[in-house]
Amino acid sequence: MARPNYKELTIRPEVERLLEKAHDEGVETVWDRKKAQEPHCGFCELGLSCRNCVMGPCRIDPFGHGPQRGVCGADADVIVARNFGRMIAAGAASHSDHGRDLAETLLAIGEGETADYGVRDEAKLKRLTEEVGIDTTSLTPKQMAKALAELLLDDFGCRKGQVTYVARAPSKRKELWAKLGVTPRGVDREVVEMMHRTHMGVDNEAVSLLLHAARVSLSDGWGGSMIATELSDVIFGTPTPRTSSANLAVLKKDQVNILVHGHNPIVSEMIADAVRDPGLIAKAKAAGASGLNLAGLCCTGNEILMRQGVPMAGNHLMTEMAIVTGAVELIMVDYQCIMPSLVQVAACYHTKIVSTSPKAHFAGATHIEFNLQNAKAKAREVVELAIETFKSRNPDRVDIPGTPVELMTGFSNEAVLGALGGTLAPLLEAIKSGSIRGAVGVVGCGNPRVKHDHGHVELTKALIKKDILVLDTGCAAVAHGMSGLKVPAAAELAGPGLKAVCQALGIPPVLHVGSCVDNSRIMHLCALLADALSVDISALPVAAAAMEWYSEKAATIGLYAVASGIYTVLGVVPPILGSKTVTNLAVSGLEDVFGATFAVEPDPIKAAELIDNRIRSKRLALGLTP
Ligand code: SF4
Ligand code: MSK
Repeated sequence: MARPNYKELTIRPEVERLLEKAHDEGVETVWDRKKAQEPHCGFCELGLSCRNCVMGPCRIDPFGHGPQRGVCGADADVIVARNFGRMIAAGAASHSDHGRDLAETLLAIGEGETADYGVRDEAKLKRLTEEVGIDTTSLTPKQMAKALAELLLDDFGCRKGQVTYVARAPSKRKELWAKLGVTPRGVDREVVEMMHRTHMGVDNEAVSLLLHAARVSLSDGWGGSMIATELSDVIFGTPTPRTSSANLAVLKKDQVNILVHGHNPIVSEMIADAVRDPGLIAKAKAAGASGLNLAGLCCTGNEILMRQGVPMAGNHLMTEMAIVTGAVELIMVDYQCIMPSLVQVAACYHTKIVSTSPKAHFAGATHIEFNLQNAKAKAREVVELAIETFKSRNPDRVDIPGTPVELMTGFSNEAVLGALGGTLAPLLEAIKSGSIRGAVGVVGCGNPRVKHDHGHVELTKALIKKDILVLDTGCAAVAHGMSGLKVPAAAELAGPGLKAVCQALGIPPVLHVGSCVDNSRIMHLCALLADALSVDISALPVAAAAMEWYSEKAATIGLYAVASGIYTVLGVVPPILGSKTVTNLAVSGLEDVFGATFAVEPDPIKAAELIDNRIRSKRLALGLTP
């Protein structure tokens, strides 16, 4: 069979080459399966199908020729809003359950119930404990860990009235949330309430459903995700700037290659320790390899890249490609964004897929369950399995295309402040003078509906050229890294103002702030900037963009950004077009509610223009040059 034109699928020659290899070796990929699904169901794409009860399933005819109500009487507005609400709830639940795992880890540290985890950043632990009003004078680090973990675990319930870090939002934003009745009370409460409201016969009004969706998303952005970020820093260390590399070529032909994939550093940090063990390195050598090589994929890769400088092999759409190189002994996964297909692709090679979370099993994978008491021992077991697997690698099937691309990472808010001399003043000055006209979070996934990495990279190049600083997370950050945008030399691609700032500070124009939960760092930074200027977040010259998003989590991030006052451009249309009410609210009505809206624009150059116009208007409103 003739090979498809892979150039249309990805901007990366290495991925093209591996797609050819997969084709020749009869391996099915995400792009093949996407094609097999076409045409996608039009009702579902518009959000017009409902499976919420078994009087249905029902669907609404978008052309008005067929049914306009489901069996229960729900119309297009209700069905679309309910579906969107459940999407937001699933995204918030995913990030926040991840955050809960970190809080439980910190509690176990505080209660002396784990010897495998500890506190790497005691100063941040103290700062966070004091921030929530606990007197630390007579507390040991363990006591602080217990007190902070217990307080933050209460954010998941509903006993406190609002999640802790809502306190970080500027006062105008908090007043607005209170007035609208969307101040998030507790993560679990908001998610459960959304599931309740969207049951047949509960909330049957689109605006009411969408307002609650905003509340759910805020419980993630200022709750679950923020907890995940802050506690990961406490337990594993707050990221500081460092260099590393990205691309599939970080895999090594002569070494045992282990990849970590998923989101939670609780697992990936353990393996990062284990691969440094001299005994295990000796075992790898005895098996015929020259050493142990660890690299990351997706967000758990971002976590250990930010903190440990572990190289990044690729993003979401490259996870199958990593296996197709024939050089990966083992992929250890935790949860989220792990395509179940990895097991089938791995079965075509010698690669082992090892699942580790009691919450995430994969049929056909090897399950080695990690917990807070056995993590170090299990990490060693995983490395030993990888070494054993190396013996069955077929060198004739190994092809690692491309070369590693250098990048700079580790730009936590603490690191940014540190680089600025401990105060936001230089950044504010740069914004006021127009050297940096604004800042944009370019975030989110890869989606086979979009040419791989094209949206992220072209948008970001266009933005930095306009003197707009880019902060990135998730798979977008990996894309930028692989395209060479995350090194100080990339300042050459920026406009003159941004270029001068980057050169003075020795930083890239595209700053890596972490994984998907670390979008909360951007929220916090926006709150600090707004406070410094005595304005609301919606007055800042900032925006967000997710050009290639696919996941429910990304939808939730987009909504909490908008509900926090940040204009957000989506490159992929969410499934809401079946309702005029919901669509109009999303792309214009929310401006009057939250001071920000969504825009949908698949073309990255046009998206950059939309963002540029927004930043221009916000600058003018602040009395600054456009
Ligand atoms: Fe149909 Fe209403 Fe049931 Fe949805 S909730 S499946 S629209 S009857
Ligand atoms: S991993 S949520 S594909 S960014 Fe966070 Fe990447 Fe999107 Fe998953």
